[in-house]
Amino acid sequence: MAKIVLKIKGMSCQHCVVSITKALKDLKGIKDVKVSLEKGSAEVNYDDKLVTKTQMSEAVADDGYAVIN
Ligand SMILES: [Cu+2]
Repeated sequence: MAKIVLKIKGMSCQHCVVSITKALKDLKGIKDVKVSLEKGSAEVNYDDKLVTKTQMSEAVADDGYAVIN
């Protein structure tokens, strides 16, 4: 199990938080997601054998936001 904090640009309200949480949780291998609107970040616990940071970034981008780290 691995943990990463993604910095996310473009979140403005609670809807964004829910949307990004869902986009990440829909990926295979994601165990837990905690998105913070105030910090502009998402803390993700995941299985690094099943999913990569690149896939997470793509899922966030597909949802209309950007991972900036
Ligand atoms: Cu929003």
